[in-house]
Amino acid sequence: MRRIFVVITILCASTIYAQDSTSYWIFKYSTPEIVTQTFIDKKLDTLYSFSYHLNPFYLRGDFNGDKINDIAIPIIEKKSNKIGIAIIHTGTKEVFIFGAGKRFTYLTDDCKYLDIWSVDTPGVYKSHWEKYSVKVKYEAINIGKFECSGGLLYWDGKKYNWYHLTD
Ligand SMILES: [Ca+2]
Repeated sequence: MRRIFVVITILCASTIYAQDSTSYWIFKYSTPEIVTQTFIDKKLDTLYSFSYHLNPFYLRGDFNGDKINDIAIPIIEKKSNKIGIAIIHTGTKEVFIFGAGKRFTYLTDDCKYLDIWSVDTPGVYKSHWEKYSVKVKYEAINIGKFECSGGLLYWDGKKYNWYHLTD
């Protein structure tokens, strides 16, 4: 009986390890090639690694309005383990880093608190947390902490801005 228990325990442990390992490789190979290559080309792979903790683990949308889909993906600054987001304009290969050691308005230098995100459509946004409305011209990233706060990260034609939506 004890031998059966030991065998089952080993099998379960192996399965858990295999799932974790398999998940890692599935995420790694599911990361768009242009993201991985851009990070390598710009030597950003020496500073950051990708994080796969958000669901979905990356977002695709035309964030800068050039009719080419861009990618947003969570990252970890290697030296500090701080979480952030990278947005890659795939048409120009520009990379924008928020968090991961760099504070950006609501987004602190460590965005480990963020747990929800999605792509929002262009339009006029007005929240009761802001005194003004904002016209978002392109697809934007809605990001925040569940049941806490969040907002829109959007491109205004020249740079990224933040618009607070919930608190
Ligand atoms: Ca684009």
